[in-house]
Amino acid sequence: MTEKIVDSDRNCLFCKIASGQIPSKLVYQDDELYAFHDIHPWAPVHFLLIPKLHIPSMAQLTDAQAGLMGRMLVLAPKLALEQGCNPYPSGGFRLVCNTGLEGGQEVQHLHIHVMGGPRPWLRG
Ligand code: DGP
Repeated sequence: MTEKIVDSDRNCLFCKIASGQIPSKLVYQDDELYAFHDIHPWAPVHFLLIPKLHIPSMAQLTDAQAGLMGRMLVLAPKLALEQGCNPYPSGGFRLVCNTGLEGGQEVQHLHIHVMGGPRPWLRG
């Protein structure tokens, strides 16, 4: 597992998805960010938002990535609404960012789960 922030890791599943080497159901992409549907959805709407930059997890973030993370947090609600989550306050969605082994992170490339849609699906 790569612990550093590098442009891309050739062994990383999500780097391969973001570069198109492995197919995915695209939600959004631009120069810095990529969003795609989760292969094992927990909710009627469930997609993953990732930076194209290979950042292993939230734990490796530095101040240099503050703008990038800000972009992700501003983009997530826009995409959630476009993907069919109902608007706040009667609707809504959940953002989850599993970090590290004990945080339940299985893929070592920073990703935000965006989940929503009609209940029941909410855990915890
Ligand atoms: P996490 O446990 O937070 O690391 O979540 C990883 C998520 O990635 C998990 O919900 C399933 C999803 N996932 C794993 N492999 C693939 C894949 O090849 N394609 C897609 N679309 N999603 C994947």
